[in-house]
Amino acid sequence: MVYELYYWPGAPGRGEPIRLLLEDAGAEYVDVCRGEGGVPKLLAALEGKLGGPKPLAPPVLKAGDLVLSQTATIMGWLAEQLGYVGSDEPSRLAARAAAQTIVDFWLECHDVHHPIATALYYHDQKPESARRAPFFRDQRLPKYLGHFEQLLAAGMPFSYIHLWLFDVIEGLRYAFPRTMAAFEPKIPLLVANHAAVAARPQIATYMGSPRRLPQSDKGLFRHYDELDAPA
Ligand SMILES: N[C@@H](CCC(=O)N[C@@H](CS)C(=O)NCC(=O)O)C(=O)O
Repeated sequence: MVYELYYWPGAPGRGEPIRLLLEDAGAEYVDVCRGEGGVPKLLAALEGKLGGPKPLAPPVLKAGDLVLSQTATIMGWLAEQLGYVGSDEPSRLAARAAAQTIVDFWLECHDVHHPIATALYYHDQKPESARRAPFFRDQRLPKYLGHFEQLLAAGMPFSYIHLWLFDVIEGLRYAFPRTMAAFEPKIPLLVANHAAVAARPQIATYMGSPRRLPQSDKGLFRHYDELDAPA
């Protein structure tokens, strides 16, 4: 099986946990939209040209005849295929709930820099972003990261969620370096999980390879210095 990933080529974004899972498993995949002619291929996928139900938004994964969208659905399915989630129902459902919680948090990370409309540029909504950012930093980020820390503290068995949480910490360290530097002592298990995932041989190779896209101001996690905690 050669998996095909369709995702915007400008940043790791919502495609990244899928790449991490495929890379860690040593699965064969094509990051279809990278390079020349990539965006038209993504738009064709969004028009339903791959077959199956028409996706609302990327990422999209094609696996043989199966066309999947929604990151949590893609990750849950891939994890079952590649052995990254327990086979018992409670483990699968607990992982699914965690996945959906990460997707909720993603949206809040996005809405810090796009509080009014996705269709507007950041610079068209800067006052609203500046108003939202302290609530994100002081209330929402601690709430979500505290919840994920709690899941690890409760002994959640290793799964695709651990790879995904690695990416959450990566993204937040890029977007909110000062906030994270101050908050990380409160989330030792998430920090340890980040280090443990980074040290996995396939992940270490991937992170140092050109397959890993750099973070950028086109992504879900963006660094606008004025939105981070005051220096
Ligand atoms: N819940 C979806 C969200 C997908 C999503 O928002 N994708 C972004 C790219 S990162 C997009 O292009 N959205 C277009 C839109 O919302 O109109 C998922 O997790 O896959």
